[in-house]
Amino acid sequence: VNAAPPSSQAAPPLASRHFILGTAGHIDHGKTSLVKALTGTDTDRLPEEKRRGMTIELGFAELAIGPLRFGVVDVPGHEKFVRTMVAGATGIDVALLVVAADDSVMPQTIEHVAILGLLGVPRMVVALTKVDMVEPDMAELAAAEVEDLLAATPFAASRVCPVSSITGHGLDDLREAIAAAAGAIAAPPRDRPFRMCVDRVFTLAGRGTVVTGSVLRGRVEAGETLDVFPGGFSCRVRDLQSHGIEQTIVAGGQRAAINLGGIDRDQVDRGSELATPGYLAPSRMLDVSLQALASADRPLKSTAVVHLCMGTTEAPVRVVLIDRPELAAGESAYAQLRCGRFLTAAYGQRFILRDASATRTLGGGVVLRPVARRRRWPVDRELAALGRVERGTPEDRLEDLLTLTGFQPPTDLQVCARAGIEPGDVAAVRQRLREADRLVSLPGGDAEVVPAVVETLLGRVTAWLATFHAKHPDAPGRPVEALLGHLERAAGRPAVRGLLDRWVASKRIGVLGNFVALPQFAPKLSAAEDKALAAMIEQIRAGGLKPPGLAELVLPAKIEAKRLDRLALLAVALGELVRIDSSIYLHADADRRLRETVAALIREQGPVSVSQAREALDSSRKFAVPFMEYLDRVGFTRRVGDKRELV
Ligand SMILES: Nc1nc2c(ncn2[C@@H]2O[C@H](COP(=O)(O)OP(=O)(O)OP(=O)(O)O)[C@@H](O)[C@H]2O)c(=O)[nH]1
Ligand SMILES: [Mg+2]
Repeated sequence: VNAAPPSSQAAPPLASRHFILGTAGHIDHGKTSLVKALTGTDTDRLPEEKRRGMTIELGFAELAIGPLRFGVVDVPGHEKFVRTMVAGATGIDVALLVVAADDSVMPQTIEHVAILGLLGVPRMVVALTKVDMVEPDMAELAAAEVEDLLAATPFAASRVCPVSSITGHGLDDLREAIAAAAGAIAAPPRDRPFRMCVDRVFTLAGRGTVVTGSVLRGRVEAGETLDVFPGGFSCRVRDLQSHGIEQTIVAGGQRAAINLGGIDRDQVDRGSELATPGYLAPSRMLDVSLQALASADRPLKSTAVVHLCMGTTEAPVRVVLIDRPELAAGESAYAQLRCGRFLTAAYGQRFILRDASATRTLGGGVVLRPVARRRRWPVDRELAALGRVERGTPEDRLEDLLTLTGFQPPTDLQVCARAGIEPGDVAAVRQRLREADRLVSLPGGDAEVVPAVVETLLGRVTAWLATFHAKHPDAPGRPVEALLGHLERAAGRPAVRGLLDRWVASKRIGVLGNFVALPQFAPKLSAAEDKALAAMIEQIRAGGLKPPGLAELVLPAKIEAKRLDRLALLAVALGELVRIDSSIYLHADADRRLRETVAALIREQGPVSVSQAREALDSSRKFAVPFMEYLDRVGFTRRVGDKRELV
């Protein structure tokens, strides 16, 4: 009966179920007392906190309930410290809303619940404290008021547990409710990349800089290197602790104290972030979905400056609404947040907006594009794209990201940050895009792009040509080399020839000799110029290897010298003539004869001098020197001393 081998499906090690539990609630309602009653830790450590009998800074404790481990974050309830509360609420898995039975629902009860909702905290448990101080019906009334408050929020199903931190009444019930809430949620990812928002920094004599925070996701090991933002410095993890106990590894859902090497105390502060190198990228602009609180007393105007609380950081940002001048209470819309300094965010990250003086909570939202750009698409396209990023599949999100990154494809870590796809899943999502032709390979290599990126590039090329044609209606187009240079800067060298060939084959771009043009474009000439062009080609053809110069042509009408030069270049583009130098043009047939003769001569005799070539060509010195220089220039021959050999 007991012969079964150890199962690989055994429950994960008990210690691996880690969550962050965060308090919330109005001042003096008993948050800190409850944390102490549950954990034995008094989190009000500062002398000022002791003197004033209130919490000012975030406090931390550890709570074990059966196999579950909770890092507890105790926040201040005072309305002046809502920003600290938001920093503490970052990364919490279960909210512990504390409401005093004698006081019932109060302003910061309401504000904290709104903030927890905007932050997308998955679960809440309500502790109705101080029940030892009131009659049972008072407690019931308060419980009913809390339920009313929560009814219209994501926390409507939260359990309300009457407790007393003084007598210990109801604490077991509360523990059980907390465990049940945590059991219902997915623990945060424990695979790399690692990310932590710093909520405290201190220096220890002999050990250097220590930062603490709630690990948002991933894991980190002692000895590893991490990026520090803002600034993007590199630092080394010297050693790690969680709740005062040395660890070799800390991961999502745990509190961590990290001793950092290679960094000064003043390079890191509350609001800094630590992350696996290559994961987060700083940006001054974020594309977001915004939600205004229903209780907001005035609309949020587009371009207004407000106060952003995100992670443990705070910054003034300008809100640019995409499709409306203002956002009324209770409404939601897409917007771009613009900041004077660099922010670091990840896809799906929640944030809070407060008014410019940071005294009222206006709303919050979700980051859709952590690295946004200033120039947006037309409103309809932008809204549709943001809608897919917010509500679509991982394929939709990756496609949007690849549309923005164009020819510079992101790494899997960057995809994780910017599209919310775990690094291990990126290859499969890419494959599904490929199968649906939403990702195509570029010619000349294994680079892949979404088709829209190539279309955008082609659109730019066509606009560039159209502008040129409008300005120079008689020119054959732009030199192929100029276009290739253009394409190389955008799409990289291996792809350029293939792209151009594709466009020419599909008649999106036309080619005229060495020039590119719009396919329907033809140089416009007057009737006189048309005749002159034909006469020029004919007379130069007839001249063979002793062609008349442009000035010697006999033309049906008088044409200005400058116009004549342009006509000659057009004939070159048409492939009729080749240009030897500024005054000598050769017909294509004569050019062929020139090359054949010189090649045959060199093959027979070895390197030839100009006069040997002149004799063979039956030409004059006037032509022989320019001819040979022309052949050198086009790479047909090469000069050695005063002779030429074939290349
Ligand atoms: N009788 C009784 N008193 C309590 C209970 N819980 C807290 N108190 C008292 O209420 C007062 C405020 O408690 P705190 O735990 O500091 O309240 P807080 O919510 O942490 O306050 P802030 O952190 O400033 O928002 C203290 O004097 C506590 O002794 C309780 O369950 N019963
Ligand atoms: Mg407190």
